[in-house]
This record gives sequence, C-alpha cells and structure tokens, in this order.
Amino acid sequence: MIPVITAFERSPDRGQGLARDMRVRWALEEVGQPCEVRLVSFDAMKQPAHLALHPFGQIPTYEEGDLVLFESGAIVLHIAERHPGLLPDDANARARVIAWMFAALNTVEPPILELANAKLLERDKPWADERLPLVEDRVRNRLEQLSARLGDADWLDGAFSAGDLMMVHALLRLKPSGMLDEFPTLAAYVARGEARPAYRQAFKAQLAVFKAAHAR
Ligand code: GTB
Repeated sequence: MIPVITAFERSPDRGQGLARDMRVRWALEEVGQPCEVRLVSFDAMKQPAHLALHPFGQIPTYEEGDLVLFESGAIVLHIAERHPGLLPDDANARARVIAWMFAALNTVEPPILELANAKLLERDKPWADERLPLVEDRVRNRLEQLSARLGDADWLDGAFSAGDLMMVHALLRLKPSGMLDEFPTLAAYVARGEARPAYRQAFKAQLAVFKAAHAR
C-alpha cells in the first residue's frame, strides 16, 4: 500500500527542504518506498479534515491504510521499523539509533528552533539584541558537544541511520545562519547527508512542488 503524506502547498522556506515533510520524503527514498503527497494550504491545515489527522494542524502526516501518524520522528521511526535500511539489526545498536533520533528532536533541535524564532519572530522586541547572543550560545554549546562526539566518524553510530537522518535535517535549519560553518566536522556531516542520492531525490521532489506553486 502506498502511503500518503502531507506537505506545504507553498512552503515558506522557498524550496530549501527545511519543512519536516522532507524527513519523511528522505526516509521513504532511503528505503526505496514510493509515496503520494497531498499538498495542503495553511488554511486547510486548520480545518477539521486535516485536524482529524493532525491534532495540532501541521504537516507532515502519514496515512497508510488504517494507520494515521503525525510527528516527523514517529513517522520516520515507523518507516525505519517496517523497511530495512535505516535501523541496524542488532537490538542494542537499534536502541542507540533511536536514542539519536530523540537526541536530534529533543536536545539538538529545540535551541535551533529558538534561534529561528529569535531571528524571525522576536526581532522587533526591545530585548531582542540582548537575548540573541544567549540563544546563539545555547546552539553553539550543543554543536560543540555533537561535534566532539562525532569526531572523525562519518555517522553517529556505525552506518547511516534514521538517527543521522533526523540529526542532519535538524542541523540543516542552521545553514542560512552560517553557524554550521563554525564547526567543520558538522558542516561536513551535513554535506554527507545532503550528498546521499535519497536526500537529493527527496529534495528535488519538494523543490518541484515549490516551483510549480510559484509558476501559477
Ligand atoms: N514536531 C512536529 C514534527 O516534527 O512533525 C512539528 C511539525 C511542524 O512544525 N510542522 C510545520 C507546520 O506545519 C512545518 S515544518 N507549520 C504550520 C503551522 O504550524 O501552522 C516547520 C518549518 C516551517 C517553516 C520552515 N521554513 O520556512 O524554513 C522550516 C520548518
């Protein structure tokens, strides 16, 4: 059964692949599974039909027969559990990869999102200039720790895994800020992720949606 996922009809990232449907597209490409993509507008996301799939009115969602999922991490884990390629066979290695998925979502991504919010939503606040360096330091702290752990390795725990997929995508959000370049180990790690054929294929598909929307 071909799953149906949802994505922005008009992504505010202008086709940079930063919206979280990219994680799902990438995971499906890695395991060689096709999907259908239903595009939703910001308005449609808040309507009952979409809220029945996603309680918070967001993308991505994932429908496969009777199964409806939301949360990019849960969707990628589901895909990784159902198809070979993103989780190791060894039980302990599998548990460690899942830990990296949680680390991407719960430990590394939150300060990155805080930084995006500080730059996009809080710029006109009287305290913005004082707060921004604090938020940047929280991001740098996590990047230092992650970089130290990655060291000379290509991937976080053995072969490329769902943990790397989630981590690389979370880090990609930093690219426009230039902060990633302060950590060459991580910049190279992200570049390795972006160079994967599955990533490129997924990126191309989401970019085609953006271009089509803007040609109309
Ligand atoms: N925790 C959820 C998950 O991981 O699936 C978060 C889902 C989420 O934040 N979805 C966003 C959304 O639907 C799109 S991806 N937002 C609409 C809304 O909440 O009304 C987040 C995102 C949005 C925009 C950019 N960008 O422009 O660069 C990047 C990422």
